[in-house]
Amino acid sequence: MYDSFYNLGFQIFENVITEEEIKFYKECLSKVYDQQVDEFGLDNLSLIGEENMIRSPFLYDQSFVELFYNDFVNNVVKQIIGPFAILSLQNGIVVKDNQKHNQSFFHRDLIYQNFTTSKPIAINVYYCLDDYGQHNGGTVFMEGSHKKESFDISLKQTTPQAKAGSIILFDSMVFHKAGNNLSGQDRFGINNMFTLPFVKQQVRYPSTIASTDDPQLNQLLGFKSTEFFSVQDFRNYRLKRVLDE
Ligand SMILES: O=C(O)CCC(=O)C(=O)O
Repeated sequence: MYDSFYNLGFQIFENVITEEEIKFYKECLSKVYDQQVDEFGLDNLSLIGEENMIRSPFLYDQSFVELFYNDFVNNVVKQIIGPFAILSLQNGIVVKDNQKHNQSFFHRDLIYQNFTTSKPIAINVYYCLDDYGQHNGGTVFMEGSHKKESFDISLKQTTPQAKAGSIILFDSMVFHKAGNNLSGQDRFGINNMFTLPFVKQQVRYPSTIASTDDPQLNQLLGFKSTEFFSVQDFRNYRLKRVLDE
């Protein structure tokens, strides 16, 4: 089922969200971006290479939770990463027509890490809100690069065709970048990354938001995998587990 994901490092799943949802999420993304620009200032965002990047939109608009917590995604994450996976990040990416994006260089999403693992420790569930291809700077992947310790320029570079509403599932260790958009229109995507719980989150969600009344969602947000505050805290946790059995 995940052959291409395991072999090449990426795989397309079509028709995951509908045209209406695409329109809805594009509008929401633009609103959250405006809010983030107001918060931080466009000049400052530009100074740190954060223009046209919407960080953790679900913290601003709860409708984005649905994109990383639904039956399809929960299944993929459980099957590949396992039941203890956490959300590492959610980012909206707008690649403007004829402009470079700060993601337009080959990178791994476990950034600057040069090693391989026998099983994936991090995956990305990337929603295409437009048709993706070479014409509009669709994501470029280096095939099989998740199996190489470090960057290998000899690997084949591919821009998969993905219809709007598709998900690109990829191994976070595969080298990838946003391509060049020469289509005359802006291109929108939303990247959700999941990891085993020993990998740090981009934003420490348990310190940012209150826990919910859904234990599975809390676990995904990292509420069950933060460090202990003290030896006492560690031991109390284990004691409670034994007493509750
Ligand atoms: O939007 C893209 O094509 C690439 C995004 C990306 O590289 C990332 O989110 O890590």
